[in-house]
Amino acid sequence: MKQGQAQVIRLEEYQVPNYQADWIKLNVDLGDESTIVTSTVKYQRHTDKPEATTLALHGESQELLSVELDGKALSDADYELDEQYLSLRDLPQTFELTVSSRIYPQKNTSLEGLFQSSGNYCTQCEAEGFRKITYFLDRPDAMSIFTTRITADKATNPVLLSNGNCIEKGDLEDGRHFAVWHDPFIKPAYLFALVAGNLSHVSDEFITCSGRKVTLEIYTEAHNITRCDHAMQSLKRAMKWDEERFGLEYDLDIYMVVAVDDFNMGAMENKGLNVFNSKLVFASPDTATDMDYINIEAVIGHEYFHNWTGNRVTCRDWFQLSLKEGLTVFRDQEFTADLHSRPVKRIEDVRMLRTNQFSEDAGPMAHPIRPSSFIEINNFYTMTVYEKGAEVVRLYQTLLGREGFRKGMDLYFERHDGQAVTTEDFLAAMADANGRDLSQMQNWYNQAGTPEVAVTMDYNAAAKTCTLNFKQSCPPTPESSDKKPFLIPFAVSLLAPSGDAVELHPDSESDAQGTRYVVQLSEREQSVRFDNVAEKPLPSLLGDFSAPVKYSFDYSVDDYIFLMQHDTDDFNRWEASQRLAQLLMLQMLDDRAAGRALGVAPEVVDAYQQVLENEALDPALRAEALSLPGESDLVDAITNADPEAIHEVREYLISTLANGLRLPLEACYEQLNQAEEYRVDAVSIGRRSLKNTCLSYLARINDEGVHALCFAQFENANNMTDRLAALSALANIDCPEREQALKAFETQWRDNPLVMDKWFMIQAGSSLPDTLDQVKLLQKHPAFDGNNPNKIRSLIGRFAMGNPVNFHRADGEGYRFLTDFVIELDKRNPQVASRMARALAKWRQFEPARADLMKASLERIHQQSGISNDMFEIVDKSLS
Ligand code: B3K
Ligand code: ZN
Repeated sequence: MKQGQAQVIRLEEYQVPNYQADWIKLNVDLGDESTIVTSTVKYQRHTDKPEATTLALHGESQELLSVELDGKALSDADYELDEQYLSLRDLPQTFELTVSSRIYPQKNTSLEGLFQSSGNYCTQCEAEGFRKITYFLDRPDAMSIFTTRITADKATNPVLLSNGNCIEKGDLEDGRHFAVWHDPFIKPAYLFALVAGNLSHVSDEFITCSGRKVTLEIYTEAHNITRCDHAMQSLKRAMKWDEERFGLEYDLDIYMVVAVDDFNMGAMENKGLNVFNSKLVFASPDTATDMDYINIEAVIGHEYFHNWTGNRVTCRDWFQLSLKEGLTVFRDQEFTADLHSRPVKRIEDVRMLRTNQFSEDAGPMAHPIRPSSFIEINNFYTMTVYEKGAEVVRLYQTLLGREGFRKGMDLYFERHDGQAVTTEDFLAAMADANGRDLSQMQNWYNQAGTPEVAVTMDYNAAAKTCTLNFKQSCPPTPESSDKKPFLIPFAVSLLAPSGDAVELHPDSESDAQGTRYVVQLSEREQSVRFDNVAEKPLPSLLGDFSAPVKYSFDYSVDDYIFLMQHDTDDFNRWEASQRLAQLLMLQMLDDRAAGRALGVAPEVVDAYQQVLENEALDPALRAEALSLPGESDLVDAITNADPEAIHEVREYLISTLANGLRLPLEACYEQLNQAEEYRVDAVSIGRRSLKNTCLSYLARINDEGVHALCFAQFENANNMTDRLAALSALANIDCPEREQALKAFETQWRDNPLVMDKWFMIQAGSSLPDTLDQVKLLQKHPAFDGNNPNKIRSLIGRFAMGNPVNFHRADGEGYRFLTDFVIELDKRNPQVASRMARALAKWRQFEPARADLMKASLERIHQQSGISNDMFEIVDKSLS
């Protein structure tokens, strides 16, 4: 049905709308089977369109009941109606339009627009869901004042919420009641929200920096009400942090968060009324891991920070999505870094960026952080727009310093509060506030692909100079093959043979620069000479990951070991451990292909032992260094990838380290495995992280002692982090304890959907050979729900995207399974289905037999009649 009409939307075709909507009064009458929505909107001709007399309003999946213009009923002949628009003509300068329509939230499985979760009503309007609620200008540059009247049965829907402040409520006949909400801030329709149902809430308050009291409320189904405290405390921390770090104060008198079980994404920043996936709200030590606690705080922060970066200043069009998302991710990253361990946060973010975004940037869906065309905008809520977007925002801070960055932010809000703007406006605010020409930054917005910097070093012993030469390039991507050079702040240090960092005297500066210097690369080729370098140094490159690029330098195994021990940059010490492991695994892949025996040199084992035993190093950082690059990172690093070979060499390296370091691993484990009260602070989290890293190594030894050790931790843990770490370790081992632990976990948690997600995920991620059969069986488990996105992601998503060795089975069964699944799911929930289908997109990276099978799967989806636009775009781009 849809692919015939799949329409490409282009940035260059942007036009302001003919009319603007000054205000909208919505009347939502929630009924048992259907809902009647009536909207009255005051339209006014746009000042840029003096000749305009027509207006096309977005609207989908609604039954139109009536249209009135300035109080006069219109007949069918007065307007045009198709599957996407209600179009009017011969319109005056200003007018009021009232449109009434019927919708069916109870049947809405797409979870976009108005839908139900556990019998409660809620909405998801970003990006284009409002058009499933009423006929309106559903585009981010159409900003209006919203007043919303909700009517519903009082017994089943005692709670009625929308954006802003509740200005009226009361009882009606027949057991119904109503509430009227008014939001005094203009906003685009994507920030509209409505919630109605039987919900409990907790409340608290926050006093802002100017002394205003803000009421804070979190709504959930009654049985989860005791698990909201961490989210509430996180919200207060976020409000305080934004005042302190960016001078940004909350603006309404109330801030509400609603947790729902069925949600396509993590959360949504609707003005004053956030809707959250319940997995990002509920936490208690027995049900949530350390990672859950940190994520909840980060996402609560992220949605709160959107109030300024997204809501007060919003996007002109959806091509500008990274304007709000990249910036808000950057802000939430800084929030977490300020509250916990900055280097650990940086490592985790970079790990995620490299594993997921670099590969997106190298594949068929590669797009710039500001794309120039799309078919379905929901497909562009990507790692590129979010995570690379955040790195690009970070570049400004690296180039301008924290103070300069803050000046740019202040100017951005001063200029654009209440407006819908573009990434150029953001760039201009940064440049103007600092009196800098940053025009080359534009290339980061227009060009896809991960830039590569080839670095070489010349040391002149006689002159005591050390010259670093940089050559940047960027591989071709779908939008262009001829790339302009990027502005790349590239941090360098030089380490003397003693291990000390050298004081840097770059030729471009008159003064010494300390031991870290950020070279500003702007040309294709560039060099910097450092004077007074007494002995040949080893460079430490791209410290703190100063730009989202790849770099090459001819480091040897010994160089990496040296950097692991001496680098003064926490990030780069970790980086050396990762690059070393990657180098070894790539060599092993060659050895394996050539029929040579695999081996690991003793000095490598020693190097990782030193990390493990380095008491001076934060345990969290030791754990990060010991966590080697994943199988998918290796897929991305080579061509003709064979997932079985990759799995084998990675397991070989880990088990060689485990066997070689068994005693120190056990000692470290014992030392950290103390019975103590569960606390969620950086120190406690770091200790658990190192302990569980040790456990996962020991589990590779695979003898009865180790099985018993894992099982003991599983049984005795007083928190979910430790229990789950033990269960994950057992999940990869075919031993009786595995079944025992899985059974016990299931028995304990069968009624808690969020915890059961973990149980599904662990089994779907197992490297044991019968995993696909297990996944198929688990689909029939009573706790599985094929319409719930969390369940789908835990079981099917984890299998397809987090279990390379099993998903890429040589017989193609993994691909067949996913393909069948997404074809069915696409009929109910295109957004989630097309996400899952992305697991097939990288087919070109695999060896020919698998590549053919993956391609055939994509073709099978492509040939289905009636696939969604979401699915069509992913599959079509993957094949072309
Ligand atoms: N802005 C939402 C994401 C909406 C996704 C729509 N497909 C959450 C966030 O990024 O904060
Ligand atoms: Zn966001």
